[in-house]
Amino acid sequence: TPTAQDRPGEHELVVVANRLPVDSRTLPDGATEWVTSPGGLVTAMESVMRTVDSGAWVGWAGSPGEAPAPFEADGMSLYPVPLDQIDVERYYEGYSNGTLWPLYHDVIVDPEFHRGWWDTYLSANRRFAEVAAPVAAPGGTIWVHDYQLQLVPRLIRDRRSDVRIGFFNHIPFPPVELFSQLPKRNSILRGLLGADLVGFQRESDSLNFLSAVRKLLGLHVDGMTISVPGIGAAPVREVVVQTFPISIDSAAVSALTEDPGIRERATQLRRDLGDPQRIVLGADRLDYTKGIRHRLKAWGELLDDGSIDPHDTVMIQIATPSRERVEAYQQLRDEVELTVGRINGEHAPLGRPAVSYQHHSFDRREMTALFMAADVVLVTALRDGMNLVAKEYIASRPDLQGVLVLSEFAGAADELRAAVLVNPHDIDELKAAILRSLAMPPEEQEEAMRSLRHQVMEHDVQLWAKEFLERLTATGSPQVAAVQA
Ligand code: GDG
Repeated sequence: TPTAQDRPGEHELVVVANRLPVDSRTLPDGATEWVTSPGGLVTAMESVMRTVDSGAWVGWAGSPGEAPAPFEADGMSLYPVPLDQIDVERYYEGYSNGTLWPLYHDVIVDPEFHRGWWDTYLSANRRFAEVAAPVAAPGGTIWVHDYQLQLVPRLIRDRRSDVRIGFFNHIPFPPVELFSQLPKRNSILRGLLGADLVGFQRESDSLNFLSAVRKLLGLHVDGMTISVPGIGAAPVREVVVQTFPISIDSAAVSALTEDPGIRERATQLRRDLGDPQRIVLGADRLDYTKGIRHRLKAWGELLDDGSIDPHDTVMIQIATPSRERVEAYQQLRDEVELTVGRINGEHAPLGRPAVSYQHHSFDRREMTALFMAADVVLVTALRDGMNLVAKEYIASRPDLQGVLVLSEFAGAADELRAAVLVNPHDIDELKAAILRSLAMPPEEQEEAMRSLRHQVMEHDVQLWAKEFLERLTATGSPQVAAVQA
Protein backbone atom coordinates (compact mmCIF):
# COMPACT_ATOMS: atom_id res chain seq x y z
CA THR A 1 0.00 0.00 0.00
CA PRO A 2 1.30 3.45 -0.85
CA THR A 3 2.15 5.54 2.19
CA ALA A 4 2.41 9.29 2.72
CA GLN A 5 6.16 8.96 2.24
CA ASP A 6 5.54 7.75 -1.30
CA ARG A 7 4.71 11.16 -2.65
CA PRO A 8 6.83 11.68 -5.73
CA GLY A 9 10.41 12.81 -5.44
CA GLU A 10 12.44 14.86 -7.84
CA HIS A 11 14.50 12.39 -9.85
CA GLU A 12 13.66 11.78 -13.49
CA LEU A 13 15.81 8.66 -13.65
CA VAL A 14 16.46 6.31 -10.74
CA VAL A 15 18.83 3.35 -10.99
CA VAL A 16 18.35 0.57 -8.43
CA ALA A 17 21.17 -1.96 -8.06
CA ASN A 18 22.45 -4.13 -5.22
CA ARG A 19 25.55 -1.94 -4.82
CA LEU A 20 25.99 1.80 -4.97
CA PRO A 21 28.78 2.82 -7.34
CA VAL A 22 30.99 3.89 -4.41
CA ASP A 23 33.19 2.32 -1.75
CA SER A 24 33.79 3.82 1.65
CA ARG A 25 37.28 4.52 2.88
CA THR A 26 38.12 5.34 6.48
CA LEU A 27 40.41 8.34 6.83
CA PRO A 28 43.16 8.52 9.49
CA ASP A 29 40.93 10.78 11.65
CA GLY A 30 38.19 8.10 11.58
CA ALA A 31 35.93 9.99 9.14
CA THR A 32 34.46 8.24 6.11
CA GLU A 33 35.22 9.20 2.56
CA TRP A 34 33.40 7.85 -0.51
CA VAL A 35 35.35 6.78 -3.55
CA THR A 36 33.50 5.97 -6.76
CA SER A 37 34.09 2.47 -8.08
CA PRO A 38 34.10 2.78 -11.86
CA GLY A 39 32.39 -0.44 -12.98
CA GLY A 40 30.74 -0.98 -16.35
CA LEU A 41 27.27 -0.11 -15.12
CA VAL A 42 28.50 3.19 -13.69
CA THR A 43 30.06 4.13 -17.03
CA ALA A 44 26.87 3.23 -18.86
CA MET A 45 24.77 5.22 -16.44
CA GLU A 46 27.07 8.24 -16.47
CA SER A 47 26.36 8.68 -20.15
CA VAL A 48 22.60 8.58 -19.74
CA MET A 49 22.55 10.47 -16.44
CA ARG A 50 24.14 13.36 -18.30
CA THR A 51 21.05 13.56 -20.50
CA VAL A 52 18.63 13.99 -17.59
CA ASP A 53 18.42 16.91 -15.18
CA SER A 54 18.33 14.80 -12.12
CA GLY A 55 19.56 11.24 -11.70
CA ALA A 56 19.64 9.04 -8.61
CA TRP A 57 21.17 5.69 -7.68
CA VAL A 58 19.70 3.45 -4.98
CA GLY A 59 21.82 0.63 -3.55
CA TRP A 60 23.73 -0.88 -0.64
CA ALA A 61 26.85 1.04 0.39
CA GLY A 62 28.80 -2.17 1.01
CA SER A 63 29.11 -2.47 4.79
CA PRO A 64 26.51 -4.01 7.08
CA GLY A 65 24.67 -1.82 9.56
CA GLU A 66 22.99 1.54 9.43
CA ALA A 67 22.95 3.23 6.04
CA PRO A 68 24.62 6.62 5.62
CA ALA A 69 22.32 9.55 4.76
CA PRO A 70 21.74 10.24 1.05
CA PHE A 71 24.65 12.10 -0.53
CA GLU A 72 25.85 13.49 -3.85
CA ALA A 73 28.64 12.02 -5.96
CA ASP A 74 29.61 12.67 -9.58
CA GLY A 75 26.47 14.69 -10.30
CA MET A 76 24.18 11.94 -9.01
CA SER A 77 22.20 11.62 -5.80
CA LEU A 78 23.01 8.40 -3.99
CA TYR A 79 20.43 6.79 -1.69
CA PRO A 80 21.97 4.07 0.47
CA VAL A 81 19.83 1.05 1.44
CA PRO A 82 20.60 -0.44 4.87
CA LEU A 83 21.50 -4.15 5.07
CA ASP A 84 22.46 -5.77 8.36
CA GLN A 85 24.72 -8.79 8.87
CA ILE A 86 21.78 -11.22 8.63
CA ASP A 87 20.69 -9.61 5.35
CA VAL A 88 24.18 -10.00 3.94
CA GLU A 89 24.25 -13.67 4.94
CA ARG A 90 20.75 -14.62 3.82
CA TYR A 91 19.76 -12.17 1.07
CA TYR A 92 23.15 -11.61 -0.57
CA GLU A 93 25.41 -14.61 0.14
CA GLY A 94 22.48 -16.96 0.66
CA TYR A 95 19.53 -16.52 -1.67
CA SER A 96 21.28 -14.40 -4.32
CA ASN A 97 24.59 -16.25 -4.52
CA GLY A 98 23.79 -19.68 -3.04
CA THR A 99 20.35 -20.20 -4.63
CA LEU A 100 19.76 -17.99 -7.68
CA TRP A 101 23.32 -17.74 -9.05
CA PRO A 102 23.89 -21.51 -9.47
CA LEU A 103 20.28 -22.16 -10.56
CA TYR A 104 20.47 -19.46 -13.24
CA HIS A 105 23.86 -20.78 -14.41
CA ASP A 106 22.73 -24.28 -15.39
CA VAL A 107 23.15 -25.75 -11.86
CA ILE A 108 26.94 -26.05 -12.33
CA VAL A 109 26.91 -26.44 -8.55
CA ASP A 110 23.83 -27.44 -6.56
CA PRO A 111 21.59 -24.52 -5.64
CA GLU A 112 20.65 -24.48 -1.96
CA PHE A 113 17.05 -23.84 -1.01
CA HIS A 114 16.41 -22.44 2.47
CA ARG A 115 13.13 -20.88 3.53
CA GLY A 116 14.90 -18.43 5.80
CA TRP A 117 16.95 -17.15 2.88
CA TRP A 118 13.79 -16.49 0.86
CA ASP A 119 12.17 -14.55 3.72
CA THR A 120 15.21 -12.29 3.93
CA TYR A 121 15.39 -11.91 0.13
CA LEU A 122 11.82 -10.66 0.23
CA SER A 123 12.39 -8.27 3.12
CA ALA A 124 15.62 -6.92 1.61
CA ASN A 125 13.90 -6.41 -1.78
CA ARG A 126 11.14 -4.58 0.07
CA ARG A 127 13.72 -2.27 1.61
CA PHE A 128 15.21 -1.41 -1.79
CA ALA A 129 11.70 -0.67 -3.09
CA GLU A 130 10.91 1.50 -0.06
CA VAL A 131 13.97 3.63 -0.66
CA ALA A 132 13.51 3.79 -4.44
CA ALA A 133 9.76 4.42 -4.78
CA PRO A 134 9.63 7.88 -3.18
CA VAL A 135 12.61 9.38 -4.98
CA ALA A 136 11.30 9.17 -8.56
CA ALA A 137 9.65 12.27 -10.03
CA PRO A 138 6.00 12.04 -11.20
CA GLY A 139 6.01 10.00 -14.42
CA GLY A 140 9.74 9.32 -13.91
CA THR A 141 11.74 6.26 -14.85
CA ILE A 142 13.12 3.59 -12.52
CA TRP A 143 15.66 1.08 -13.85
CA VAL A 144 16.20 -1.97 -11.63
CA HIS A 145 19.23 -4.21 -12.14
CA ASP A 146 19.91 -7.88 -11.73
CA TYR A 147 18.99 -11.10 -10.00
CA GLN A 148 19.36 -9.82 -6.45
CA LEU A 149 16.37 -7.50 -6.98
CA GLN A 150 13.81 -9.46 -8.97
CA LEU A 151 10.95 -8.63 -6.61
CA VAL A 152 11.63 -4.89 -6.69
CA PRO A 153 9.73 -4.01 -9.91
CA ARG A 154 6.45 -5.31 -8.50
CA LEU A 155 7.10 -3.84 -5.04
CA ILE A 156 7.64 -0.41 -6.61
CA ARG A 157 4.67 -0.82 -8.97
CA ASP A 158 2.40 -1.41 -5.93
CA ARG A 159 3.44 1.99 -4.58
CA ARG A 160 3.77 4.02 -7.75
CA SER A 161 1.40 3.55 -10.70
CA ASP A 162 2.73 6.66 -12.46
CA VAL A 163 6.35 5.62 -13.10
CA ARG A 164 7.92 3.57 -15.88
CA ILE A 165 9.86 0.61 -14.53
CA GLY A 166 12.56 -1.26 -16.43
CA PHE A 167 14.42 -4.38 -15.28
CA PHE A 168 17.63 -5.77 -16.73
CA ASN A 169 18.99 -9.20 -15.82
CA HIS A 170 22.79 -9.32 -16.13
CA ILE A 171 22.98 -13.09 -15.78
CA PRO A 172 21.26 -15.82 -17.84
CA PHE A 173 17.60 -16.70 -17.35
CA PRO A 174 17.39 -20.49 -17.13
CA PRO A 175 15.19 -22.84 -19.17
CA VAL A 176 11.81 -23.39 -17.52
CA GLU A 177 12.76 -27.01 -16.67
CA LEU A 178 15.49 -25.67 -14.35
CA PHE A 179 13.69 -22.53 -13.21
CA SER A 180 10.78 -24.71 -12.06
CA GLN A 181 12.97 -26.11 -9.27
CA LEU A 182 12.89 -22.77 -7.49
CA PRO A 183 10.51 -22.71 -4.53
CA LYS A 184 8.47 -19.47 -4.81
CA ARG A 185 9.21 -19.37 -8.53
CA ASN A 186 5.88 -17.69 -9.31
CA SER A 187 6.62 -14.87 -6.87
CA ILE A 188 9.85 -14.21 -8.73
CA LEU A 189 8.00 -14.07 -12.07
CA ARG A 190 5.32 -11.78 -10.64
CA GLY A 191 8.04 -9.60 -9.14
CA LEU A 192 9.64 -9.13 -12.56
CA LEU A 193 6.27 -8.51 -14.22
CA GLY A 194 5.90 -5.34 -12.17
CA ALA A 195 8.21 -3.81 -14.81
CA ASP A 196 7.08 -2.37 -18.17
CA LEU A 197 10.21 -3.66 -19.90
CA VAL A 198 12.21 -6.75 -18.91
CA GLY A 199 15.61 -6.96 -20.63
CA PHE A 200 17.99 -9.89 -21.02
CA GLN A 201 21.48 -10.44 -22.44
CA ARG A 202 20.70 -12.99 -25.14
CA GLU A 203 17.69 -14.06 -27.13
CA SER A 204 17.61 -17.47 -25.43
CA ASP A 205 17.24 -15.75 -22.01
CA SER A 206 14.27 -13.70 -23.25
CA LEU A 207 12.64 -16.82 -24.70
CA ASN A 208 13.25 -18.80 -21.49
CA PHE A 209 11.56 -16.06 -19.48
CA LEU A 210 8.58 -15.89 -21.84
CA SER A 211 8.10 -19.61 -21.70
CA ALA A 212 8.27 -19.60 -17.88
CA VAL A 213 5.62 -16.89 -17.77
CA ARG A 214 3.41 -18.82 -20.17
CA LYS A 215 3.84 -22.24 -18.60
CA LEU A 216 3.99 -21.37 -14.90
CA LEU A 217 1.65 -18.37 -14.74
CA GLY A 218 -0.53 -19.27 -17.74
CA LEU A 219 -0.37 -15.69 -19.03
CA HIS A 220 -1.08 -14.71 -22.61
CA VAL A 221 2.07 -13.99 -24.60
CA ASP A 222 1.93 -12.35 -28.01
CA GLY A 223 5.37 -12.28 -29.62
CA MET A 224 7.53 -10.52 -27.01
CA THR A 225 4.61 -8.92 -25.15
CA ILE A 226 2.98 -10.35 -22.05
CA SER A 227 -0.53 -9.35 -20.95
CA VAL A 228 -0.69 -9.09 -17.18
CA PRO A 229 -4.22 -8.93 -15.74
CA GLY A 230 -4.73 -6.10 -13.25
CA ILE A 231 -5.77 -6.83 -9.69
CA GLY A 232 -9.44 -5.97 -9.00
CA ALA A 233 -10.58 -3.19 -11.34
CA ALA A 234 -7.08 -2.35 -12.52
CA PRO A 235 -6.61 -2.58 -16.30
CA VAL A 236 -4.54 -5.20 -18.09
CA ARG A 237 -0.88 -4.14 -18.33
CA GLU A 238 1.47 -5.00 -21.13
CA VAL A 239 5.02 -6.07 -20.31
CA VAL A 240 7.58 -6.06 -23.09
CA VAL A 241 10.50 -8.52 -23.12
CA GLN A 242 13.56 -7.66 -25.20
CA THR A 243 17.20 -8.64 -25.65
CA PHE A 244 19.86 -5.97 -24.98
CA PRO A 245 23.41 -7.42 -25.05
CA ILE A 246 25.49 -5.35 -22.63
CA SER A 247 28.88 -3.97 -23.64
CA ILE A 248 31.82 -1.90 -22.41
CA ASP A 249 33.06 1.67 -22.74
CA SER A 250 34.87 0.59 -25.90
CA ALA A 251 36.41 3.95 -26.82
CA ALA A 252 37.81 4.46 -23.32
CA VAL A 253 39.38 0.99 -23.24
CA SER A 254 40.81 1.43 -26.71
CA ALA A 255 42.21 4.87 -25.81
CA LEU A 256 44.12 3.41 -22.85
CA THR A 257 46.25 1.44 -25.29
CA GLU A 258 47.73 4.76 -26.50
CA ASP A 259 49.03 5.58 -23.03
CA PRO A 260 52.84 5.38 -23.09
CA GLY A 261 53.00 4.09 -19.52
CA ILE A 262 50.63 1.23 -20.31
CA ARG A 263 52.46 0.35 -23.52
CA GLU A 264 55.73 0.20 -21.63
CA ARG A 265 54.10 -1.95 -18.97
CA ALA A 266 52.88 -4.42 -21.62
CA THR A 267 56.43 -4.86 -22.90
CA GLN A 268 57.81 -5.14 -19.41
CA LEU A 269 55.27 -7.82 -18.47
CA ARG A 270 56.68 -10.07 -21.16
CA ARG A 271 60.21 -9.43 -19.94
CA ASP A 272 59.17 -10.19 -16.35
CA LEU A 273 57.88 -13.58 -17.51
CA GLY A 274 61.28 -14.42 -19.03
CA ASP A 275 60.47 -13.24 -22.57
CA PRO A 276 58.28 -16.14 -23.67
CA GLN A 277 57.32 -16.21 -27.36
CA ARG A 278 53.68 -16.53 -26.46
CA ILE A 279 51.48 -15.38 -23.58
CA VAL A 280 48.06 -16.92 -23.01
CA LEU A 281 45.77 -15.09 -20.59
CA GLY A 282 42.70 -15.93 -18.54
CA ALA A 283 41.15 -13.16 -16.40
CA ASP A 284 38.04 -13.86 -14.38
CA ARG A 285 36.42 -13.48 -11.03
CA LEU A 286 37.21 -16.72 -9.25
CA ASP A 287 33.79 -18.22 -10.00
CA TYR A 288 32.77 -21.76 -10.95
CA THR A 289 30.81 -20.40 -13.91
CA LYS A 290 33.98 -19.20 -15.62
CA GLY A 291 35.36 -22.65 -16.51
CA ILE A 292 38.79 -22.04 -14.95
CA ARG A 293 39.18 -25.72 -14.05
CA HIS A 294 38.40 -26.82 -17.62
CA ARG A 295 40.95 -24.34 -18.94
CA LEU A 296 43.64 -25.56 -16.54
CA LYS A 297 42.86 -29.17 -17.39
CA ALA A 298 43.36 -28.46 -21.08
CA TRP A 299 46.54 -26.49 -20.37
CA GLY A 300 47.98 -29.21 -18.13
CA GLU A 301 47.31 -31.87 -20.78
CA LEU A 302 48.93 -29.77 -23.51
CA LEU A 303 52.05 -29.55 -21.34
CA ASP A 304 51.89 -33.29 -20.53
CA ASP A 305 51.53 -34.11 -24.25
CA GLY A 306 54.53 -31.94 -25.07
CA SER A 307 52.28 -29.94 -27.45
CA ILE A 308 53.29 -26.80 -25.58
CA ASP A 309 56.82 -26.01 -24.44
CA PRO A 310 56.76 -24.09 -21.16
CA HIS A 311 59.99 -22.35 -22.15
CA ASP A 312 58.18 -20.73 -25.09
CA THR A 313 54.68 -20.27 -23.83
CA VAL A 314 53.37 -19.00 -20.50
CA MET A 315 49.84 -18.92 -19.21
CA ILE A 316 48.70 -16.13 -16.89
CA GLN A 317 45.57 -16.82 -14.89
CA ILE A 318 44.10 -13.90 -12.98
CA ALA A 319 41.47 -15.10 -10.56
CA THR A 320 40.03 -12.08 -8.80
CA PRO A 321 38.82 -12.92 -5.27
CA SER A 322 35.03 -13.22 -5.16
CA ARG A 323 32.28 -14.29 -2.69
CA GLU A 324 34.88 -15.72 -0.38
CA ARG A 325 32.41 -16.55 2.37
CA VAL A 326 30.32 -18.83 0.12
CA GLU A 327 31.42 -22.47 0.47
CA ALA A 328 31.40 -23.39 -3.24
CA TYR A 329 33.87 -20.55 -3.86
CA GLN A 330 36.23 -21.72 -1.11
CA GLN A 331 36.18 -25.19 -2.59
CA LEU A 332 36.80 -23.88 -6.10
CA ARG A 333 39.76 -21.86 -4.89
CA ASP A 334 41.31 -24.94 -3.28
CA GLU A 335 40.86 -26.98 -6.44
CA VAL A 336 42.25 -24.30 -8.74
CA GLU A 337 45.25 -23.68 -6.52
CA LEU A 338 45.98 -27.40 -6.20
CA THR A 339 45.88 -27.77 -9.99
CA VAL A 340 48.09 -24.74 -10.62
CA GLY A 341 50.56 -26.03 -8.03
CA ARG A 342 50.67 -29.44 -9.72
CA ILE A 343 51.13 -27.98 -13.21
CA ASN A 344 53.94 -25.74 -12.03
CA GLY A 345 55.54 -28.53 -10.01
CA GLU A 346 55.64 -30.77 -13.06
CA HIS A 347 56.35 -28.32 -15.86
CA ALA A 348 57.68 -24.94 -14.75
CA PRO A 349 61.28 -24.23 -15.74
CA LEU A 350 63.47 -23.25 -12.80
CA GLY A 351 62.74 -19.68 -11.74
CA ARG A 352 59.65 -19.03 -13.85
CA PRO A 353 56.08 -20.30 -13.94
CA ALA A 354 54.26 -22.46 -16.46
CA VAL A 355 51.08 -20.89 -15.11
CA SER A 356 51.42 -17.50 -13.45
CA TYR A 357 48.47 -17.50 -11.06
CA GLN A 358 47.30 -14.24 -9.48
CA HIS A 359 44.65 -14.32 -6.77
CA HIS A 360 44.20 -10.58 -6.38
CA SER A 361 42.72 -7.78 -8.43
CA PHE A 362 44.57 -5.50 -10.81
CA ASP A 363 43.81 -1.92 -11.70
CA ARG A 364 42.34 -1.02 -15.07
CA ARG A 365 45.67 0.09 -16.51
CA GLU A 366 47.38 -3.14 -15.56
CA MET A 367 44.48 -5.12 -17.05
CA THR A 368 44.91 -3.24 -20.32
CA ALA A 369 48.65 -3.92 -20.34
CA LEU A 370 47.88 -7.62 -19.84
CA PHE A 371 45.40 -7.64 -22.74
CA MET A 372 47.97 -5.87 -24.93
CA ALA A 373 50.62 -8.44 -24.04
CA ALA A 374 48.38 -11.51 -24.47
CA ASP A 375 48.64 -13.42 -27.75
CA VAL A 376 45.62 -15.52 -26.84
CA VAL A 377 42.83 -14.87 -24.31
CA LEU A 378 40.82 -17.82 -23.02
CA VAL A 379 37.17 -17.21 -22.10
CA THR A 380 35.91 -20.70 -21.30
CA ALA A 381 32.79 -19.94 -19.25
CA LEU A 382 30.42 -22.86 -18.66
CA ARG A 383 27.61 -20.31 -18.55
CA ASP A 384 27.90 -16.51 -18.54
CA GLY A 385 25.33 -13.76 -19.09
CA MET A 386 27.63 -11.84 -21.43
CA ASN A 387 31.33 -11.80 -20.40
CA LEU A 388 32.92 -8.40 -20.62
CA VAL A 389 36.51 -9.67 -20.52
CA ALA A 390 36.02 -10.94 -24.09
CA LYS A 391 34.95 -7.47 -25.24
CA GLU A 392 37.69 -5.70 -23.26
CA TYR A 393 40.36 -7.83 -24.94
CA ILE A 394 39.04 -6.88 -28.38
CA ALA A 395 38.87 -3.18 -27.49
CA SER A 396 42.48 -3.42 -26.26
CA ARG A 397 43.75 -4.60 -29.66
CA PRO A 398 43.70 -1.71 -32.13
CA ASP A 399 46.82 -3.39 -33.58
CA LEU A 400 44.43 -6.13 -34.84
CA GLN A 401 46.59 -8.90 -33.39
CA GLY A 402 45.68 -11.53 -30.82
CA VAL A 403 43.17 -14.39 -30.75
CA LEU A 404 40.06 -14.74 -28.60
CA VAL A 405 39.00 -18.27 -27.66
CA LEU A 406 35.39 -17.92 -26.59
CA SER A 407 32.94 -20.36 -25.04
CA GLU A 408 29.67 -20.71 -26.87
CA PHE A 409 28.04 -20.67 -23.41
CA ALA A 410 28.95 -17.01 -22.87
CA GLY A 411 26.39 -14.47 -24.08
CA ALA A 412 29.18 -12.73 -26.01
CA ALA A 413 29.29 -15.71 -28.41
CA ASP A 414 26.06 -14.50 -30.06
CA GLU A 415 27.79 -11.34 -31.27
CA LEU A 416 31.47 -12.30 -31.49
CA ARG A 417 31.15 -14.87 -34.25
CA ALA A 418 34.71 -14.30 -35.51
CA ALA A 419 36.22 -15.59 -32.26
CA VAL A 420 37.48 -19.18 -32.00
CA LEU A 421 34.28 -20.60 -30.53
CA VAL A 422 34.52 -23.65 -28.28
CA ASN A 423 32.53 -26.01 -26.12
CA PRO A 424 34.66 -25.90 -22.96
CA HIS A 425 33.29 -29.23 -21.75
CA ASP A 426 35.02 -30.90 -24.69
CA ILE A 427 38.60 -30.83 -23.42
CA ASP A 428 40.01 -32.21 -26.69
CA GLU A 429 38.23 -29.52 -28.66
CA LEU A 430 39.48 -26.88 -26.23
CA LYS A 431 43.07 -28.14 -26.55
CA ALA A 432 42.82 -28.10 -30.34
CA ALA A 433 41.39 -24.56 -30.26
CA ILE A 434 44.28 -23.36 -28.08
CA LEU A 435 46.87 -24.89 -30.40
CA ARG A 436 45.14 -23.50 -33.47
CA SER A 437 45.05 -20.03 -31.88
CA LEU A 438 48.73 -20.18 -30.94
CA ALA A 439 49.59 -21.11 -34.53
CA MET A 440 47.27 -18.63 -36.25
CA PRO A 441 49.11 -16.57 -38.89
CA PRO A 442 49.09 -12.77 -38.35
CA GLU A 443 46.89 -12.12 -41.42
CA GLU A 444 44.23 -14.49 -40.15
CA GLN A 445 44.37 -12.89 -36.69
CA GLU A 446 43.96 -9.51 -38.30
CA GLU A 447 40.94 -10.53 -40.33
CA ALA A 448 39.15 -11.98 -37.30
CA MET A 449 40.12 -9.10 -35.00
CA ARG A 450 38.93 -6.52 -37.53
CA SER A 451 35.50 -8.09 -37.62
CA LEU A 452 35.37 -8.44 -33.81
CA ARG A 453 36.43 -4.82 -33.31
CA HIS A 454 33.81 -3.62 -35.72
CA GLN A 455 31.19 -5.22 -33.48
CA VAL A 456 32.61 -4.06 -30.12
CA MET A 457 33.54 -0.49 -31.08
CA GLU A 458 30.08 0.15 -32.61
CA HIS A 459 28.04 -1.47 -29.87
CA ASP A 460 29.31 0.08 -26.67
CA VAL A 461 27.74 0.29 -23.23
CA GLN A 462 26.52 3.83 -23.84
CA LEU A 463 24.48 2.62 -26.81
CA TRP A 464 23.21 -0.30 -24.72
CA ALA A 465 21.89 2.04 -22.01
CA LYS A 466 20.42 4.44 -24.55
CA GLU A 467 18.58 1.69 -26.40
CA PHE A 468 17.18 0.21 -23.19
CA LEU A 469 15.89 3.55 -21.95
CA GLU A 470 14.44 4.53 -25.33
CA ARG A 471 12.57 1.24 -25.49
CA LEU A 472 11.34 1.76 -21.95
CA THR A 473 10.10 5.25 -22.78
CA ALA A 474 8.21 3.83 -25.75
CA THR A 475 6.22 1.38 -23.56
CA GLY A 476 2.72 2.59 -22.73
CA SER A 477 2.71 4.81 -19.66
CA PRO A 478 0.70 3.07 -16.94
CA GLN A 479 -1.15 6.29 -16.12
CA VAL A 480 -2.19 6.79 -19.73
CA ALA A 481 -3.34 3.17 -19.92
CA ALA A 482 -5.45 3.61 -16.79
CA VAL A 483 -7.17 6.70 -18.22
CA GLN A 484 -7.92 4.95 -21.51
CA ALA A 485 -9.39 1.97 -19.71
C1 GDG B 1 28.19 -10.19 -14.62
C2 GDG B 1 27.79 -11.36 -15.50
C3 GDG B 1 28.02 -9.89 -17.50
C4 GDG B 1 38.04 -8.84 -13.45
N1 GDG B 1 39.18 -8.96 -12.73
C5 GDG B 1 39.64 -7.70 -12.56
C6 GDG B 1 38.76 -6.82 -13.17
N2 GDG B 1 37.80 -7.53 -13.71
C7 GDG B 1 36.69 -6.93 -14.47
C8 GDG B 1 36.73 -7.35 -15.90
C9 GDG B 1 35.29 -7.09 -16.32
C10 GDG B 1 34.53 -7.39 -15.04
O1 GDG B 1 35.45 -7.34 -13.97
C11 GDG B 1 33.93 -8.78 -15.07
O2 GDG B 1 32.84 -8.77 -15.95
P1 GDG B 1 32.34 -10.11 -16.61
O3 GDG B 1 31.30 -9.75 -17.60
O4 GDG B 1 33.50 -10.80 -17.24
O5 GDG B 1 31.78 -11.05 -15.46
P2 GDG B 1 30.87 -10.90 -14.09
O6 GDG B 1 31.61 -10.23 -13.01
O7 GDG B 1 30.44 -12.28 -13.77
O8 GDG B 1 29.60 -9.98 -14.51
C12 GDG B 1 28.42 -11.23 -16.87
C13 GDG B 1 28.27 -8.75 -16.54
O9 GDG B 1 27.67 -8.99 -15.27
C14 GDG B 1 27.71 -7.44 -17.09
O10 GDG B 1 26.34 -7.55 -17.38
O11 GDG B 1 28.80 -9.70 -18.66
O12 GDG B 1 28.02 -12.30 -17.70
O13 GDG B 1 28.14 -12.61 -14.89
O14 GDG B 1 35.08 -5.74 -16.62
O15 GDG B 1 37.70 -6.60 -16.61
N3 GDG B 1 38.92 -5.48 -13.21
C15 GDG B 1 40.02 -4.99 -12.58
N4 GDG B 1 40.90 -5.79 -11.93
C16 GDG B 1 40.75 -7.14 -11.90
O16 GDG B 1 41.57 -7.86 -11.33
N5 GDG B 1 40.21 -3.67 -12.60
